[in-house]
Amino acid sequence: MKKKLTIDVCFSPSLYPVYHRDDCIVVVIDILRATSAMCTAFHNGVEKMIPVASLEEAAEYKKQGFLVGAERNGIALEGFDFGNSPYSYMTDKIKGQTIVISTTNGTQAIEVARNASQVVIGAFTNITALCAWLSEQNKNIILLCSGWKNKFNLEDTLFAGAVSQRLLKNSKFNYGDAALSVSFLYQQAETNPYKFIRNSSHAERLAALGLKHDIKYCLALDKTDIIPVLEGKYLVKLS
Ligand code: 3SL
Repeated sequence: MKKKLTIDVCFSPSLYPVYHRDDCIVVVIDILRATSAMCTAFHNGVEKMIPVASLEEAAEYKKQGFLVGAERNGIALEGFDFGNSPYSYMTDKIKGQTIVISTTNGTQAIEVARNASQVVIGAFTNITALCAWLSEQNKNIILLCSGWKNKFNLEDTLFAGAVSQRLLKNSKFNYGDAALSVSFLYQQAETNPYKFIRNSSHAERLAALGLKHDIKYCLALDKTDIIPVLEGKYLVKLS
């Protein structure tokens, strides 16, 4: 009998070393808001992005003349061009550009997974394209939730559930406990994901910053069919 492929869910970047396997595709998830913003940036014509973990690196790129997005604790930092709101990447200014981005959690998760055989970016905004592509790859998958400063969060877990629910319909994937659990969670949320997460810590935190519209945008399905993929230091469009 053919061995089934696994879908694993890693709930925190700090746990990634436990999950890492040489042959896996890693899907980095930061629904609120880094990976949603990245998908939006590519959809609006960005050519490449350079995700960096530290603000020092971001500042160095800024000095070199790059457009740079920098956010910490939900706030777009002064002296940079963007934060991590998807809305800030809906501008002609970014067409054909290489943009550097550093965020509280999303770019940290990319950093820990950098040596995986393939790293792609997932968000509700590209979920159908992402799941169709994952189904064709014949590779084990790790859904890496960025969480919040290495702690669990609900919105990334929910997205891991949405992806697991779709992929588990394909009999070539195995029902591991984590994928099964998160797909049960998503079942509870799918009719109204906003209602499901609106009392979660990060939805409340962003709402208090006046960013309810960002939350709603980040939960919307299929705004793009672009899947950003890491190639060396660059995120580019998967072709
Ligand atoms: O983009 C990120 O890294 C986020 O986790 C930060 S925030 O939720 O937008 O504050």
